[in-house]
Amino acid sequence: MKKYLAAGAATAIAAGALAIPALAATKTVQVKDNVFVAKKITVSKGTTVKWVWKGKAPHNVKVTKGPAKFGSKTQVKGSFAKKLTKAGTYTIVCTIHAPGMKMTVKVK
Ligand SMILES: [Cu+2]
Repeated sequence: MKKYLAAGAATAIAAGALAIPALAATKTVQVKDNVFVAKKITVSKGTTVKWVWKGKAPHNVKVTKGPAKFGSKTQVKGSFAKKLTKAGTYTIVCTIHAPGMKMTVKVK
């Protein structure tokens, strides 16, 4: 009986440890010259999408169509993160290099 309790506790701890990264999910997108990598991503509701600047030219991130509107400033390096809490498809561009520099984020 004692053995079973110990095994059960270990399982509960393991499940708890796994639940933490799932709640704090982050997906990274690279902002390059002049393309988003990846161009299409699908994430679960509540995921934070983090755009990380990797190129030499200035770029920005702006939602042109989608269930929520947001955008970053124009920058050369650094990052911009947004937690996406509304399901749907977001069309995102860099306003300087649109329409070529475009991506979609599907939140389900
Ligand atoms: Cu750009």
